[in-house]
Amino acid sequence: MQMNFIDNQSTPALSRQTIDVIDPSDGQVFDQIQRSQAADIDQAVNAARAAFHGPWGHLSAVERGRLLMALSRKVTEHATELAALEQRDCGKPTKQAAADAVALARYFEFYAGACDKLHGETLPYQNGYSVLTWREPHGVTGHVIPWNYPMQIFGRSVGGALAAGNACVVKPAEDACLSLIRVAQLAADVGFPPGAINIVTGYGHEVGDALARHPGIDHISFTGSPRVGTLIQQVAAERHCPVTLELGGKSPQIIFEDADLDAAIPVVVNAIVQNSGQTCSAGSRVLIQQGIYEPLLKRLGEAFSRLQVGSAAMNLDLGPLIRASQLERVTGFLDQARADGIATVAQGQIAPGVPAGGFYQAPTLLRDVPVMHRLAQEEVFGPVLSAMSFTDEDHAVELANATEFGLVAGVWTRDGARQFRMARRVRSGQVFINNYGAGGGVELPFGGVKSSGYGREKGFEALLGFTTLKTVAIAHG
Ligand code: TXE
Repeated sequence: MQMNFIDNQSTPALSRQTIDVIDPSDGQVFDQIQRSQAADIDQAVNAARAAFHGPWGHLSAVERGRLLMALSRKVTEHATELAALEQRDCGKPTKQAAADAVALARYFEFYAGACDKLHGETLPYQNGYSVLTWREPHGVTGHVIPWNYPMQIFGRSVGGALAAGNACVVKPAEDACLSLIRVAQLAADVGFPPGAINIVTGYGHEVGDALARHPGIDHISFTGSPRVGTLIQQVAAERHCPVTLELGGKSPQIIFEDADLDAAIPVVVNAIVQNSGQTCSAGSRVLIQQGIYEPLLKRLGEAFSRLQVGSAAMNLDLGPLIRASQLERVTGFLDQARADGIATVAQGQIAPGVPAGGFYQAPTLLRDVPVMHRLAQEEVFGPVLSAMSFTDEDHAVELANATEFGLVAGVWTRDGARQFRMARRVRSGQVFINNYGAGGGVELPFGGVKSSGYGREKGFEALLGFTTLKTVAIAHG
């Protein structure tokens, strides 16, 4: 049974209640986590506050950086163990879980190096004054983490918060806690003081809500659904607590007739099947210029037909979806597509021998999806790619921007001037030209516009969000 990790101690929920942990590959229960409540959050916030005003808060930036670097090395040493935990918990193919552990170590490495680079400015002002700014931590930061990339999202969110000097209270998703509890234990092993990193597990509407409401939380970082993002924002607004929200997307891959299709096709396919499409930045719409629409759809369809879905341990192209309700959500979208006469170009295969009871969905390529259809507007969060055609650049921009989201966009063209025009005109937090994701670089600020949220995680920019700026004016005559 898994415990909360509060004040560097494995701690049961005060209610002594638990939640079953289910393996998405076979639907079987294999562990339990704590079903925490507001009282457990209270305990964690008190521990974090004491750390912030005590041993953690007293460390210099250099010392914080050394601890984060030690944690990065420790994660690397334990990468196989961490990947195995997350693989079983989330149904990730071995290669994906392994990549996520590597990314976690890299986040800590990046933020280790960033700690002592964070500084304020001196400002020109009236004679007789010296004015300067300090970047100070918020204090105790709350982190509500989803289940699709627990280690990666912990790394980008908690890594940045710690680097800036905050103490953290983390609420992982109820479906995906195991790797994060272990990371917090490893942090204690390398010398993070008690209370610097606290993990409290449980349901979102219980313990997540309690975290968002807690007056001792000075900043909330949330990645998840727009619905819950709205709730957290409302709750936080009541006490004017700043929030960073990352709420997913409906990201377009825009492919012009002059694109290098050999380069684009594997990337476009991977961008929607990676992690079984359960990726906030999934490229879930492909916009294709009309002259290459049919031949490119044919080639994409061939690539989809070759894709294999299997259990996490089978390590195929896709694993299962996280849970039964997520599978129902995805099949619901596909049923609606069928009812509305949207044609399927191709589907991948569920491999023979997958365990019974797992949450498997074949990747699916749909064509001629109307721009205002649910399939082109809402986040499916499964391996479903919606194709549509465009005539020219203006039309491509119109379609790309015609959703409430704006997280990521991919543009494929050899025309250099068009690359810049498109990068300017597409409304999203990131634009990738002739690639998608740039290898997931931790250095690259990440976040959305419109309903995809606001604030930035990843990169140096994230550090600014985890601080508050103090202006100091000294009158010296
Ligand atoms: O998300 P939730 P769900 C999208 C994706 C997916 C849909 C639903 O489209 O199909 O959301 O997924 C916690 N107060 N994304 O239902 O509920 C919850 O415990 C505080 C996109 O799983 O938003 C978990 O830790 N917290 C996405 C986290 O919020 C609450 C990643 C996310 O869960 C809460 C995940 C509450 N009232 C889903 N209710 C992305 N942007 O990457 C729940 N939570």
